[in-house]
Amino acid sequence: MIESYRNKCALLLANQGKEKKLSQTEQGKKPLIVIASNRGPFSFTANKNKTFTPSRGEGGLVTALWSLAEKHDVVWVSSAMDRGDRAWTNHVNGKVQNIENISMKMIAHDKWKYNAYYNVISNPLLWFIQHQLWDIPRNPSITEETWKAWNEGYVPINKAFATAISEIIEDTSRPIIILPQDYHLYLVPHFLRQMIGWDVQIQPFVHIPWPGPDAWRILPGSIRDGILNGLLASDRIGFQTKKDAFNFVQTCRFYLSHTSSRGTRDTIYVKDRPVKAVNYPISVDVEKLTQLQDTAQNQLEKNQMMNIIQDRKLILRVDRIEPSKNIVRGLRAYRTLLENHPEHRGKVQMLALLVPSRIGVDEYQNYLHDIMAEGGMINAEFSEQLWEPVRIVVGHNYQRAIAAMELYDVLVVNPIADGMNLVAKEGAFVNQRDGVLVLSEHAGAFYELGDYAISVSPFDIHGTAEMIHRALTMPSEERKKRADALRELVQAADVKMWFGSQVEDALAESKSMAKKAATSPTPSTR
Ligand code: ADQ
Repeated sequence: MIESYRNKCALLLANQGKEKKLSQTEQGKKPLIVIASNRGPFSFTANKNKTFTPSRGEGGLVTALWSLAEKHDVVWVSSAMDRGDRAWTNHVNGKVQNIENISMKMIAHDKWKYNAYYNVISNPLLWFIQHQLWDIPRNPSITEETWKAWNEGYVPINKAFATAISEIIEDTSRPIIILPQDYHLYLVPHFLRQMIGWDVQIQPFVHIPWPGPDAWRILPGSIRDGILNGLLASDRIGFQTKKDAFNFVQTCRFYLSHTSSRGTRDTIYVKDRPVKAVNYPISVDVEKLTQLQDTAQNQLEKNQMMNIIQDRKLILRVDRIEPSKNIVRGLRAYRTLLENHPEHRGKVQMLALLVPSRIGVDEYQNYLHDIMAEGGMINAEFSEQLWEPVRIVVGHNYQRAIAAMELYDVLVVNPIADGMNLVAKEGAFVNQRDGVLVLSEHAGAFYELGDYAISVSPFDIHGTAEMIHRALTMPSEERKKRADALRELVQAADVKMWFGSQVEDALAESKSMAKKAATSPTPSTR
Protein backbone atom coordinates (compact mmCIF):
# COMPACT_ATOMS: atom_id res chain seq x y z
CA MET A 1 0.00 0.00 0.00
CA ILE A 2 2.76 2.44 1.02
CA GLU A 3 4.85 1.64 -2.10
CA SER A 4 2.01 2.38 -4.49
CA TYR A 5 1.24 5.55 -2.57
CA ARG A 6 4.86 6.66 -2.88
CA ASN A 7 4.71 6.06 -6.65
CA LYS A 8 1.60 8.17 -6.81
CA CYS A 9 3.36 10.94 -4.86
CA ALA A 10 6.23 10.93 -7.36
CA LEU A 11 3.75 11.15 -10.23
CA LEU A 12 1.87 13.98 -8.56
CA LEU A 13 5.11 15.88 -7.98
CA ALA A 14 5.85 15.61 -11.70
CA ASN A 15 2.32 16.77 -12.51
CA GLN A 16 2.62 19.67 -10.14
CA GLY A 17 5.63 20.91 -12.08
CA LYS A 18 3.59 20.73 -15.29
CA GLU A 19 0.75 22.68 -13.74
CA LYS A 20 3.11 25.47 -12.70
CA LYS A 21 4.48 25.72 -16.22
CA LEU A 22 1.01 26.00 -17.74
CA SER A 23 -0.07 28.79 -15.42
CA GLN A 24 3.11 30.74 -15.92
CA THR A 25 3.57 30.43 -19.67
CA GLU A 26 0.01 30.91 -20.88
CA GLN A 27 -0.13 34.52 -19.70
CA GLY A 28 -3.61 35.97 -20.06
CA LYS A 29 -5.07 32.48 -20.18
CA LYS A 30 -4.27 31.72 -16.60
CA PRO A 31 -7.08 29.54 -15.32
CA LEU A 32 -9.66 31.06 -13.04
CA ILE A 33 -10.38 28.81 -10.11
CA VAL A 34 -13.61 29.34 -8.23
CA ILE A 35 -13.83 27.70 -4.82
CA ALA A 36 -17.32 27.49 -3.35
CA SER A 37 -17.74 26.43 0.24
CA ASN A 38 -20.26 27.15 2.93
CA ARG A 39 -17.65 28.54 5.31
CA GLY A 40 -15.36 31.15 3.85
CA PRO A 41 -11.75 32.06 4.51
CA PHE A 42 -12.70 34.97 6.81
CA SER A 43 -15.45 35.97 9.18
CA PHE A 44 -16.08 39.62 9.96
CA THR A 45 -16.73 41.60 13.10
CA ALA A 46 -18.44 44.96 12.65
CA ASN A 47 -16.75 47.79 14.56
CA LYS A 48 -18.50 50.90 15.87
CA ASN A 49 -16.82 53.19 13.31
CA LYS A 50 -18.32 51.23 10.37
CA THR A 51 -15.12 49.30 9.72
CA PHE A 52 -14.81 45.53 9.80
CA THR A 53 -12.21 43.27 11.36
CA PRO A 54 -11.61 40.04 9.42
CA SER A 55 -10.56 36.92 11.25
CA ARG A 56 -9.46 33.63 9.75
CA GLY A 57 -12.11 30.91 9.59
CA GLU A 58 -11.68 27.58 11.37
CA GLY A 59 -12.18 23.92 10.33
CA GLY A 60 -10.33 21.42 8.20
CA LEU A 61 -11.51 22.74 4.86
CA VAL A 62 -10.42 26.29 5.52
CA THR A 63 -7.10 25.12 6.91
CA ALA A 64 -6.53 23.09 3.77
CA LEU A 65 -7.48 25.72 1.21
CA TRP A 66 -5.99 28.75 2.91
CA SER A 67 -2.50 28.95 1.45
CA LEU A 68 -3.67 27.82 -1.98
CA ALA A 69 -6.02 30.73 -2.44
CA GLU A 70 -3.07 33.03 -1.83
CA LYS A 71 -1.05 31.50 -4.68
CA HIS A 72 -3.53 30.82 -7.49
CA ASP A 73 -5.94 33.05 -9.41
CA VAL A 74 -8.80 32.14 -7.13
CA VAL A 75 -12.13 33.63 -6.16
CA TRP A 76 -13.68 32.11 -3.09
CA VAL A 77 -17.49 32.17 -2.74
CA SER A 78 -19.04 31.41 0.64
CA SER A 79 -22.02 32.04 2.91
CA ALA A 80 -22.31 34.91 5.35
CA MET A 81 -22.51 32.86 8.55
CA ASP A 82 -23.54 35.43 11.15
CA ARG A 83 -24.49 39.04 11.80
CA GLY A 84 -20.94 40.38 11.25
CA ASP A 85 -20.60 38.56 7.92
CA ARG A 86 -24.01 39.81 6.81
CA ALA A 87 -23.18 43.39 7.69
CA TRP A 88 -19.90 43.12 5.75
CA THR A 89 -21.65 41.55 2.74
CA ASN A 90 -24.22 44.34 2.66
CA HIS A 91 -21.47 46.93 3.15
CA VAL A 92 -19.66 45.70 0.00
CA ASN A 93 -22.94 45.09 -1.91
CA GLY A 94 -22.14 41.39 -2.25
CA LYS A 95 -19.22 42.16 -4.60
CA VAL A 96 -15.88 40.35 -4.83
CA GLN A 97 -13.34 41.92 -2.43
CA ASN A 98 -9.67 41.36 -1.84
CA ILE A 99 -8.99 40.62 1.81
CA GLU A 100 -5.36 39.98 2.73
CA ASN A 101 -4.61 38.77 -0.81
CA ILE A 102 -7.67 36.53 -1.06
CA SER A 103 -10.46 37.44 -3.49
CA MET A 104 -13.72 36.52 -1.89
CA LYS A 105 -17.43 37.00 -2.26
CA MET A 106 -20.02 36.27 0.41
CA ILE A 107 -23.69 35.53 -0.05
CA ALA A 108 -26.10 36.86 2.58
CA HIS A 109 -28.91 34.30 2.48
CA ASP A 110 -32.39 34.65 3.91
CA LYS A 111 -32.08 33.62 7.57
CA TRP A 112 -34.85 31.03 7.57
CA LYS A 113 -33.61 29.41 4.37
CA TYR A 114 -30.06 29.33 5.64
CA ASN A 115 -31.11 27.71 8.91
CA ALA A 116 -33.14 25.08 7.04
CA TYR A 117 -30.24 24.31 4.67
CA TYR A 118 -27.60 24.26 7.41
CA ASN A 119 -29.27 23.08 10.62
CA VAL A 120 -31.95 20.77 9.19
CA ILE A 121 -30.53 19.26 5.98
CA SER A 122 -26.71 19.61 5.93
CA ASN A 123 -26.06 19.20 9.66
CA PRO A 124 -27.35 16.91 10.96
CA LEU A 125 -29.20 14.95 8.21
CA LEU A 126 -26.49 14.59 5.53
CA TRP A 127 -23.55 14.65 7.95
CA PHE A 128 -25.18 11.95 10.10
CA ILE A 129 -26.01 9.78 7.07
CA GLN A 130 -22.51 10.01 5.67
CA HIS A 131 -20.86 9.25 9.03
CA GLN A 132 -23.55 6.64 9.76
CA LEU A 133 -24.36 8.19 13.12
CA TRP A 134 -28.16 7.76 13.05
CA ASP A 135 -29.83 5.53 15.56
CA ILE A 136 -32.22 4.30 12.87
CA PRO A 137 -34.93 2.60 14.91
CA ARG A 138 -35.52 6.06 16.46
CA ASN A 139 -33.89 8.74 14.32
CA PRO A 140 -34.10 10.43 11.91
CA SER A 141 -37.70 10.92 10.87
CA ILE A 142 -38.31 12.71 7.61
CA THR A 143 -41.10 15.10 8.56
CA GLU A 144 -42.93 17.92 6.85
CA GLU A 145 -40.25 20.21 8.30
CA THR A 146 -37.55 18.17 6.55
CA TRP A 147 -39.35 18.40 3.23
CA LYS A 148 -39.85 22.13 3.65
CA ALA A 149 -36.19 22.56 4.62
CA TRP A 150 -35.15 20.67 1.48
CA ASN A 151 -37.49 22.43 -0.96
CA GLU A 152 -37.27 25.91 0.51
CA GLY A 153 -33.80 25.81 2.11
CA TYR A 154 -31.24 23.40 0.65
CA VAL A 155 -32.40 23.65 -2.99
CA PRO A 156 -32.63 27.48 -3.18
CA ILE A 157 -29.41 28.04 -1.24
CA ASN A 158 -27.57 25.76 -3.68
CA LYS A 159 -29.15 27.75 -6.49
CA ALA A 160 -28.00 31.00 -4.87
CA PHE A 161 -24.43 29.66 -4.81
CA ALA A 162 -24.64 28.76 -8.49
CA THR A 163 -25.99 32.25 -9.27
CA ALA A 164 -23.18 33.93 -7.30
CA ILE A 165 -20.58 31.81 -9.13
CA SER A 166 -22.10 32.47 -12.55
CA GLU A 167 -21.94 36.23 -11.87
CA ILE A 168 -18.16 36.01 -11.38
CA ILE A 169 -17.57 34.24 -14.68
CA GLU A 170 -17.40 36.75 -17.48
CA ASP A 171 -14.67 35.48 -19.80
CA THR A 172 -15.15 31.83 -20.74
CA SER A 173 -12.24 31.89 -23.22
CA ARG A 174 -9.88 31.24 -20.31
CA PRO A 175 -10.02 27.86 -18.58
CA ILE A 176 -12.53 27.96 -15.75
CA ILE A 177 -12.48 25.44 -12.97
CA ILE A 178 -15.21 25.43 -10.36
CA LEU A 179 -14.59 23.49 -7.18
CA PRO A 180 -17.71 23.23 -4.98
CA GLN A 181 -16.75 21.87 -1.59
CA ASP A 182 -18.60 19.31 0.45
CA TYR A 183 -22.06 18.16 1.39
CA HIS A 184 -23.62 21.62 1.65
CA LEU A 185 -23.35 22.14 -2.12
CA TYR A 186 -24.34 18.88 -3.80
CA LEU A 187 -26.79 20.59 -6.18
CA VAL A 188 -24.48 23.38 -7.33
CA PRO A 189 -23.12 21.46 -10.39
CA HIS A 190 -26.65 20.90 -11.68
CA PHE A 191 -27.70 24.55 -11.32
CA LEU A 192 -24.42 25.77 -12.81
CA ARG A 193 -24.98 23.69 -15.95
CA GLN A 194 -28.40 25.30 -16.32
CA MET A 195 -26.90 28.78 -15.89
CA ILE A 196 -23.56 28.63 -17.70
CA GLY A 197 -23.57 25.40 -19.68
CA TRP A 198 -20.75 22.97 -20.34
CA ASP A 199 -17.79 25.24 -21.19
CA VAL A 200 -16.44 25.11 -17.66
CA GLN A 201 -14.98 22.32 -15.58
CA ILE A 202 -16.99 21.49 -12.49
CA GLN A 203 -15.26 19.32 -10.00
CA PRO A 204 -16.73 19.03 -6.51
CA PHE A 205 -14.75 17.59 -3.64
CA VAL A 206 -16.49 15.62 -0.91
CA HIS A 207 -14.53 16.01 2.33
CA ILE A 208 -16.53 13.50 4.34
CA PRO A 209 -17.00 9.75 3.87
CA TRP A 210 -19.30 8.50 1.12
CA PRO A 211 -21.02 5.40 2.50
CA GLY A 212 -22.39 2.58 0.34
CA PRO A 213 -25.95 2.47 -1.07
CA ASP A 214 -27.59 1.13 2.12
CA ALA A 215 -26.83 4.23 4.18
CA TRP A 216 -28.68 6.39 1.63
CA ARG A 217 -31.99 4.54 2.04
CA ILE A 218 -32.75 6.92 4.93
CA LEU A 219 -33.49 9.65 2.40
CA PRO A 220 -36.72 9.69 0.38
CA GLY A 221 -36.04 8.67 -3.22
CA SER A 222 -36.54 12.07 -4.79
CA ILE A 223 -34.18 13.83 -2.36
CA ARG A 224 -31.56 11.11 -2.69
CA ASP A 225 -31.79 11.06 -6.48
CA GLY A 226 -31.70 14.87 -6.50
CA ILE A 227 -28.38 14.76 -4.66
CA LEU A 228 -26.90 12.10 -6.94
CA ASN A 229 -28.09 13.82 -10.13
CA GLY A 230 -26.91 17.17 -8.77
CA LEU A 231 -23.40 15.80 -8.37
CA LEU A 232 -23.49 13.91 -11.66
CA ALA A 233 -23.68 17.21 -13.57
CA SER A 234 -19.95 17.50 -12.72
CA ASP A 235 -17.05 16.49 -14.93
CA ARG A 236 -15.29 14.69 -12.15
CA ILE A 237 -15.93 14.24 -8.42
CA GLY A 238 -13.16 14.16 -5.85
CA PHE A 239 -13.25 11.97 -2.76
CA GLN A 240 -10.78 11.42 0.06
CA THR A 241 -10.22 7.69 -0.54
CA LYS A 242 -10.72 5.06 -3.22
CA LYS A 243 -13.32 3.46 -1.00
CA ASP A 244 -15.44 6.64 -0.97
CA ALA A 245 -15.14 6.96 -4.76
CA PHE A 246 -16.13 3.32 -5.22
CA ASN A 247 -19.10 3.74 -2.83
CA PHE A 248 -20.30 6.72 -4.86
CA VAL A 249 -20.22 4.72 -8.09
CA GLN A 250 -22.11 1.90 -6.40
CA THR A 251 -24.70 4.28 -4.95
CA CYS A 252 -25.42 5.79 -8.37
CA ARG A 253 -25.62 2.35 -9.99
CA PHE A 254 -27.97 1.10 -7.31
CA TYR A 255 -30.45 3.97 -7.33
CA LEU A 256 -30.29 5.57 -10.78
CA SER A 257 -31.43 3.44 -13.68
CA HIS A 258 -29.98 5.84 -16.28
CA THR A 259 -26.44 5.25 -14.95
CA SER A 260 -24.02 2.34 -15.20
CA SER A 261 -20.40 1.72 -14.29
CA ARG A 262 -19.61 -0.46 -17.36
CA GLY A 263 -17.56 -2.73 -15.16
CA THR A 264 -15.30 0.00 -13.77
CA ARG A 265 -14.84 0.92 -10.10
CA ASP A 266 -14.16 4.64 -10.61
CA THR A 267 -16.43 5.89 -13.39
CA ILE A 268 -20.15 6.28 -13.59
CA TYR A 269 -21.77 6.77 -16.98
CA VAL A 270 -24.78 9.05 -17.26
CA LYS A 271 -26.10 7.50 -20.44
CA ASP A 272 -22.82 7.86 -22.44
CA ARG A 273 -21.22 10.70 -20.49
CA PRO A 274 -18.52 9.46 -18.09
CA VAL A 275 -18.17 11.09 -14.68
CA LYS A 276 -14.99 10.04 -12.93
CA ALA A 277 -14.89 9.43 -9.18
CA VAL A 278 -11.31 10.12 -8.17
CA ASN A 279 -9.53 9.97 -4.82
CA TYR A 280 -7.50 13.05 -3.90
CA PRO A 281 -6.43 12.53 -0.29
CA ILE A 282 -6.33 15.92 1.42
CA SER A 283 -3.32 16.78 3.51
CA VAL A 284 -1.69 19.52 5.56
CA ASP A 285 0.29 22.61 4.56
CA VAL A 286 3.81 21.51 5.40
CA GLU A 287 5.33 24.95 4.72
CA LYS A 288 2.88 26.79 6.97
CA LEU A 289 3.24 24.22 9.73
CA THR A 290 7.03 24.60 9.62
CA GLN A 291 6.68 28.39 9.87
CA LEU A 292 4.29 28.05 12.81
CA GLN A 293 6.76 25.85 14.63
CA ASP A 294 9.42 28.56 14.30
CA THR A 295 7.49 31.27 16.12
CA ALA A 296 8.01 32.63 19.63
CA GLN A 297 4.31 31.94 20.29
CA ASN A 298 4.92 28.25 19.62
CA GLN A 299 7.69 28.16 22.21
CA LEU A 300 5.50 29.98 24.72
CA GLU A 301 2.66 27.49 24.20
CA LYS A 302 5.06 24.57 24.59
CA ASN A 303 6.43 25.99 27.84
CA GLN A 304 2.92 26.34 29.23
CA MET A 305 2.11 22.82 28.13
CA MET A 306 5.23 21.46 29.83
CA ASN A 307 3.98 22.93 33.12
CA ILE A 308 0.97 20.63 32.84
CA ILE A 309 2.77 17.56 31.50
CA GLN A 310 5.94 17.79 33.61
CA ASP A 311 7.86 14.51 33.24
CA ARG A 312 4.77 12.46 32.38
CA LYS A 313 3.97 10.89 29.04
CA LEU A 314 1.46 12.88 27.05
CA ILE A 315 -1.57 11.15 25.56
CA LEU A 316 -3.17 13.75 23.32
CA ARG A 317 -6.33 14.20 21.33
CA VAL A 318 -7.28 17.29 19.31
CA ASP A 319 -10.79 17.45 17.89
CA ARG A 320 -13.86 19.41 17.10
CA ILE A 321 -16.56 18.51 19.62
CA GLU A 322 -18.27 16.18 17.22
CA PRO A 323 -19.93 12.77 17.77
CA SER A 324 -18.15 11.21 14.79
CA LYS A 325 -14.77 11.97 16.41
CA ASN A 326 -15.67 9.41 19.11
CA ILE A 327 -14.28 11.46 22.00
CA VAL A 328 -16.36 9.75 24.68
CA ARG A 329 -15.19 6.22 23.73
CA GLY A 330 -11.64 7.60 23.58
CA LEU A 331 -11.97 8.80 27.18
CA ARG A 332 -13.48 5.48 28.21
CA ALA A 333 -10.49 3.73 26.66
CA TYR A 334 -8.22 5.93 28.78
CA ARG A 335 -10.23 5.03 31.88
CA THR A 336 -9.87 1.32 30.96
CA LEU A 337 -6.11 1.82 30.57
CA LEU A 338 -5.87 3.28 34.08
CA GLU A 339 -8.00 0.44 35.46
CA ASN A 340 -6.21 -2.42 33.71
CA HIS A 341 -2.68 -1.02 33.75
CA PRO A 342 -2.35 0.79 37.09
CA GLU A 343 1.40 1.17 36.47
CA HIS A 344 0.55 4.14 34.23
CA ARG A 345 -1.30 6.04 36.97
CA GLY A 346 0.48 9.29 37.77
CA LYS A 347 2.91 8.67 34.90
CA VAL A 348 0.70 9.75 32.03
CA GLN A 349 -1.26 12.88 31.26
CA MET A 350 -4.23 12.87 28.94
CA LEU A 351 -4.88 16.22 27.29
CA ALA A 352 -8.01 16.73 25.18
CA LEU A 353 -7.95 19.97 23.19
CA LEU A 354 -11.49 20.42 21.95
CA VAL A 355 -13.00 23.12 19.81
CA PRO A 356 -16.78 23.78 20.12
CA SER A 357 -18.73 23.05 16.98
CA ARG A 358 -22.37 23.30 15.78
CA ILE A 359 -23.42 24.07 19.31
CA GLY A 360 -26.92 25.01 18.05
CA VAL A 361 -27.62 21.35 17.16
CA ASP A 362 -29.02 19.29 20.09
CA GLU A 363 -26.86 16.23 19.43
CA TYR A 364 -23.71 18.37 19.73
CA GLN A 365 -24.77 20.04 22.99
CA ASN A 366 -25.56 16.64 24.49
CA TYR A 367 -22.26 15.28 23.26
CA LEU A 368 -20.34 18.07 25.00
CA HIS A 369 -22.14 17.21 28.25
CA ASP A 370 -21.23 13.53 27.83
CA ILE A 371 -17.55 14.41 27.28
CA MET A 372 -17.37 16.64 30.36
CA ALA A 373 -19.18 14.03 32.47
CA GLU A 374 -16.82 11.24 31.39
CA GLY A 375 -13.74 13.44 31.99
CA GLY A 376 -15.07 14.41 35.42
CA MET A 377 -15.67 10.76 36.36
CA ILE A 378 -12.14 9.77 35.38
CA ASN A 379 -10.66 12.59 37.43
CA ALA A 380 -12.94 11.82 40.38
CA GLU A 381 -11.84 8.19 40.32
CA PHE A 382 -8.11 8.39 39.61
CA SER A 383 -6.78 11.80 40.77
CA GLU A 384 -3.81 11.52 43.12
CA GLN A 385 -2.43 14.52 45.00
CA LEU A 386 -2.10 17.22 42.32
CA TRP A 387 -2.25 14.80 39.36
CA GLU A 388 -5.40 15.23 37.32
CA PRO A 389 -5.48 12.34 34.84
CA VAL A 390 -7.43 14.23 32.15
CA ARG A 391 -7.32 17.87 31.21
CA ILE A 392 -10.08 18.94 28.85
CA VAL A 393 -9.34 22.34 27.34
CA VAL A 394 -12.22 23.76 25.32
CA GLY A 395 -11.47 26.57 22.87
CA HIS A 396 -10.00 27.27 19.49
CA ASN A 397 -6.27 27.91 19.57
CA TYR A 398 -4.43 26.44 16.59
CA GLN A 399 -0.99 27.49 17.88
CA ARG A 400 -1.66 25.65 21.12
CA ALA A 401 -2.90 22.59 19.24
CA ILE A 402 0.26 22.46 17.11
CA ALA A 403 2.48 22.98 20.17
CA ALA A 404 0.74 20.08 21.93
CA MET A 405 1.16 17.89 18.84
CA GLU A 406 4.91 18.47 18.98
CA LEU A 407 4.96 17.04 22.50
CA TYR A 408 2.75 13.96 22.44
CA ASP A 409 3.97 10.47 23.20
CA VAL A 410 0.68 9.02 21.98
CA LEU A 411 -1.85 10.72 19.69
CA VAL A 412 -5.32 9.18 19.81
CA VAL A 413 -7.36 9.61 16.63
CA ASN A 414 -10.27 7.18 16.91
CA PRO A 415 -13.20 8.51 14.82
CA ILE A 416 -16.24 6.36 14.07
CA ALA A 417 -15.91 7.67 10.52
CA ASP A 418 -13.83 10.51 9.12
CA GLY A 419 -13.21 11.70 5.58
CA MET A 420 -9.50 12.13 6.25
CA ASN A 421 -8.63 13.62 9.68
CA LEU A 422 -6.02 16.33 9.38
CA VAL A 423 -4.98 16.04 13.03
CA ALA A 424 -3.42 12.63 12.30
CA LYS A 425 -1.31 14.20 9.54
CA GLU A 426 -0.48 17.42 11.43
CA GLY A 427 0.61 15.38 14.43
CA ALA A 428 2.71 12.99 12.35
CA PHE A 429 4.48 15.94 10.75
CA VAL A 430 5.19 18.22 13.73
CA ASN A 431 5.77 15.73 16.55
CA GLN A 432 9.25 15.83 18.07
CA ARG A 433 9.09 12.95 20.52
CA ASP A 434 8.80 9.99 18.18
CA GLY A 435 5.20 9.84 19.31
CA VAL A 436 2.97 6.93 18.33
CA LEU A 437 -0.21 7.46 16.32
CA VAL A 438 -3.16 5.35 17.49
CA LEU A 439 -5.47 5.54 14.49
CA SER A 440 -8.99 4.38 13.75
CA GLU A 441 -9.28 2.08 10.76
CA HIS A 442 -12.30 4.18 9.74
CA ALA A 443 -10.40 7.45 9.30
CA GLY A 444 -9.53 8.29 5.69
CA ALA A 445 -5.96 8.92 6.90
CA PHE A 446 -5.72 5.22 7.70
CA TYR A 447 -5.38 4.38 4.00
CA GLU A 448 -2.12 6.35 3.84
CA LEU A 449 -0.73 6.16 7.36
CA GLY A 450 -2.12 2.83 8.56
CA ASP A 451 1.07 0.83 8.01
CA TYR A 452 3.02 2.95 10.51
CA ALA A 453 0.25 3.74 12.99
CA ILE A 454 -1.31 1.40 15.55
CA SER A 455 -4.75 0.65 14.26
CA VAL A 456 -7.88 0.47 16.38
CA SER A 457 -11.54 -0.23 15.85
CA PRO A 458 -13.37 2.88 17.08
CA PHE A 459 -16.00 0.77 18.85
CA ASP A 460 -13.50 -1.40 20.71
CA ILE A 461 -12.85 0.43 23.98
CA HIS A 462 -10.89 -2.45 25.47
CA GLY A 463 -8.81 -2.85 22.32
CA THR A 464 -8.09 0.89 22.18
CA ALA A 465 -6.91 0.84 25.81
CA GLU A 466 -4.59 -2.05 25.00
CA MET A 467 -3.22 -0.23 21.95
CA ILE A 468 -2.56 2.92 24.01
CA HIS A 469 -0.69 0.66 26.45
CA ARG A 470 1.26 -0.82 23.55
CA ALA A 471 2.15 2.65 22.32
CA LEU A 472 3.26 3.75 25.80
CA THR A 473 5.52 0.75 26.19
CA MET A 474 6.87 0.52 22.64
CA PRO A 475 10.68 0.26 22.35
CA SER A 476 12.28 3.53 21.30
CA GLU A 477 13.74 2.15 18.01
CA GLU A 478 10.31 1.05 16.85
CA ARG A 479 8.76 4.38 17.84
CA LYS A 480 11.41 6.21 15.86
CA LYS A 481 11.03 4.01 12.80
CA ARG A 482 7.29 4.54 12.72
CA ALA A 483 7.46 8.27 13.45
CA ASP A 484 10.07 8.85 10.72
CA ALA A 485 8.00 6.95 8.16
CA LEU A 486 4.83 8.86 9.05
CA ARG A 487 6.60 12.23 8.78
CA GLU A 488 8.04 11.25 5.40
CA LEU A 489 4.63 10.20 4.09
CA VAL A 490 2.99 13.47 5.10
CA GLN A 491 5.87 15.51 3.71
CA ALA A 492 5.74 13.70 0.37
CA ALA A 493 2.08 14.55 -0.28
CA ASP A 494 0.99 17.81 1.28
CA VAL A 495 -2.02 19.98 0.62
CA LYS A 496 -0.49 21.68 -2.40
CA MET A 497 -0.31 18.33 -4.10
CA TRP A 498 -3.93 17.67 -3.20
CA PHE A 499 -4.96 20.91 -4.85
CA GLY A 500 -2.41 20.77 -7.68
CA SER A 501 -3.51 17.32 -8.83
CA GLN A 502 -7.18 18.37 -8.92
CA VAL A 503 -6.39 21.48 -10.96
CA GLU A 504 -4.09 19.50 -13.25
CA ASP A 505 -6.81 16.91 -13.94
CA ALA A 506 -9.38 19.63 -14.58
CA LEU A 507 -7.05 21.49 -16.97
CA ALA A 508 -6.30 18.35 -18.93
CA GLU A 509 -10.01 17.65 -19.22
CA SER A 510 -10.93 21.21 -20.22
CA LYS A 511 -9.26 20.63 -23.60
CA SER A 512 -11.79 18.02 -24.62
CA MET A 513 -14.61 19.66 -22.70
CA ALA A 514 -16.53 21.13 -25.63
CA LYS A 515 -17.42 17.65 -26.82
CA LYS A 516 -19.52 16.89 -23.78
CA ALA A 517 -23.22 16.47 -24.20
CA ALA A 518 -25.58 18.34 -21.94
CA THR A 519 -27.41 15.51 -20.25
CA SER A 520 -28.02 16.71 -16.71
CA PRO A 521 -31.27 15.47 -15.20
CA THR A 522 -33.13 17.82 -12.87
CA PRO A 523 -32.94 17.35 -9.09
CA SER A 524 -36.49 16.65 -8.06
CA THR A 525 -38.45 18.47 -5.42
CA ARG A 526 -41.80 17.35 -4.15
P1 ADQ B 1 -12.99 18.31 10.32
O1 ADQ B 1 -14.05 17.35 10.71
O2 ADQ B 1 -13.09 19.66 10.89
O3 ADQ B 1 -12.83 18.41 8.76
P2 ADQ B 1 -10.10 17.52 10.70
O4 ADQ B 1 -9.63 16.95 9.43
O5 ADQ B 1 -9.63 16.79 11.89
O6 ADQ B 1 -11.64 17.59 10.87
O7 ADQ B 1 -9.57 19.01 10.77
C1 ADQ B 1 -9.76 19.82 11.87
C2 ADQ B 1 -8.78 21.00 11.86
O8 ADQ B 1 -9.09 21.83 12.97
C3 ADQ B 1 -7.34 20.56 12.01
O9 ADQ B 1 -6.51 21.43 11.31
C4 ADQ B 1 -7.09 20.69 13.51
O10 ADQ B 1 -5.76 20.93 13.90
C5 ADQ B 1 -7.97 21.86 13.86
N1 ADQ B 1 -8.46 21.67 15.24
C6 ADQ B 1 -9.20 20.63 15.70
N2 ADQ B 1 -9.40 20.77 17.02
C7 ADQ B 1 -8.75 21.89 17.39
C8 ADQ B 1 -8.59 22.55 18.64
N3 ADQ B 1 -9.12 22.07 19.76
N4 ADQ B 1 -7.87 23.69 18.66
C9 ADQ B 1 -7.34 24.16 17.53
N5 ADQ B 1 -7.44 23.59 16.32
C10 ADQ B 1 -8.16 22.47 16.26
C11 ADQ B 1 -13.48 17.85 7.62
C12 ADQ B 1 -13.61 16.32 7.58
C13 ADQ B 1 -12.26 15.68 7.75
C14 ADQ B 1 -11.28 16.20 6.68
C15 ADQ B 1 -11.30 17.70 6.64
C16 ADQ B 1 -10.52 18.23 5.45
O11 ADQ B 1 -14.49 15.88 8.60
O12 ADQ B 1 -12.35 14.26 7.65
O13 ADQ B 1 -9.98 15.75 7.00
O14 ADQ B 1 -12.62 18.22 6.52
O15 ADQ B 1 -10.99 17.65 4.27
